[in-house]
Amino acid sequence: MPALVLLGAQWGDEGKGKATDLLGGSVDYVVRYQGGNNAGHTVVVGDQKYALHLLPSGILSPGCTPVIGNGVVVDPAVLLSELSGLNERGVDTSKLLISGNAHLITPYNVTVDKVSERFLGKRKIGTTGRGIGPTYADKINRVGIRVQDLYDESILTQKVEAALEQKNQLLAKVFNRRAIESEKIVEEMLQYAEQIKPYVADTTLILNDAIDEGKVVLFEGGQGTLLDVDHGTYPFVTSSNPTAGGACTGSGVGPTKISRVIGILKAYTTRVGAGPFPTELLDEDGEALRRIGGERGVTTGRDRRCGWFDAPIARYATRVNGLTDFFLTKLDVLTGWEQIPVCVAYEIDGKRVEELPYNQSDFHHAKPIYENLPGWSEDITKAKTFDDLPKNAKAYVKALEEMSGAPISAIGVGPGRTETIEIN
Ligand code: 2SA
Ligand code: GDP
Ligand code: MG
Repeated sequence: MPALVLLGAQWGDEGKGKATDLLGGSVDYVVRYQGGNNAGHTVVVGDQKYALHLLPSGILSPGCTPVIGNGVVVDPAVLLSELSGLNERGVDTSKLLISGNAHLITPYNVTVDKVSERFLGKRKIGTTGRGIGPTYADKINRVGIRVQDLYDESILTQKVEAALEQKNQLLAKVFNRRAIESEKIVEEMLQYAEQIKPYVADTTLILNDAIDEGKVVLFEGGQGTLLDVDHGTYPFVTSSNPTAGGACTGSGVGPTKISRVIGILKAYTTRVGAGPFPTELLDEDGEALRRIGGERGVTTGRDRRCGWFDAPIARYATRVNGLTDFFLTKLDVLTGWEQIPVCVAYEIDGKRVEELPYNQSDFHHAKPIYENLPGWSEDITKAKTFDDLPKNAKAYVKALEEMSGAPISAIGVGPGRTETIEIN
């Protein structure tokens, strides 16, 4: 298997960090291909818990080379502090590779993110405030700053000046804010340059050579399918492509090299930030899912919105990502409910709709049509095989598999590495 992709099938926080870490021991490279330090990937190893934001989860597997691909946006200050945090805990980070083509999140991108969210008021997206959207906007507007620009002061200065020209006018005229001085930005960026230099590489060449030599590359998605700027619930999305195609554009590895695409699927649904969410529960069940599932943003600490499983979303993820299989996570969180409702279709304007509506307004007022599946009360966190699960838990998994359009190849029954059932 030359390359595989692991990505979120819903709105993120499905447990991608744990799944990546699980596979980290058997792959040679783990590559982040989009997003930045908006991500919050949790990995639990023994009694140690790690929250990774920018670094690939493979950094915790000693045999694995972690790579930040060209599609990622890198905040250099966050990068250095995340690296030193891991070093202090005894994690070797020396193998990290960063694409010279990755774009840098500058302090002004963070300012624009925060200011524009404030400006949007009630219509805000609910971003993580890490400068992600404005940095991708600069990239597309061709006024972005790339990692490689750190090593040519004159180019860096010209680019920062170009990027600030428009922004300063906008900040002054629209937001009534003081202009940002380009010299200060250049000075700050140059401070990071030498510390980052040892990691900067032609990652596209390295990854393609590695695949040609028979090495295995795992692409780790951030956020999730419905937060994709093209395939998600636009405008309530992140500004990159977490879906499978993003792995190619965000790394420079072609689609013919990818043989497996795994969707990480939570046994219920969560989302953080604004936007439509048909199965959202604003009652005590929602509160219980949040409490039992520990549903709190790993980056911002915000409470996550919680709801029942939504099968049209899972089917959509199968379709737009070409999923080969699913890892179903957090099944243990559902222990104790007598009945577990599962959304099998929507009612939109009096009509039954089986698939995710492509019209965004329809999705905003889609009402879930539920089927109640019988619950279980036995503790499942010690289950090691599918047959260790109680009858109703097995039936729940099988029902989800049938509705979701791809086989379930692993089941999470707890946050730890070993709390996983593999199905062959
Ligand atoms: P942004 O900051 O521009 O990417 O925000 C745009 C939308 O994308 C959502 N988003 C996320 N959703 C789930 N998890 C994410 N990572 C953190 C976590 C989130 C946190 O693991 O918990 O700590 O709040 C993530 N990152 C971005 C975001 O909520 C907006 O809806
Ligand atoms: P990611 O962004 O997709 O990596 O997910 P997050 O780390 O943001 O959120 C997932 C949370 O669920 C983390 O706290 C994980 O430790 C935890 N987790 C992952 N898989 C399981 C599971 O199967 N059961 C339980 N109870 N927790 C899990
Ligand atoms: Mg997360």
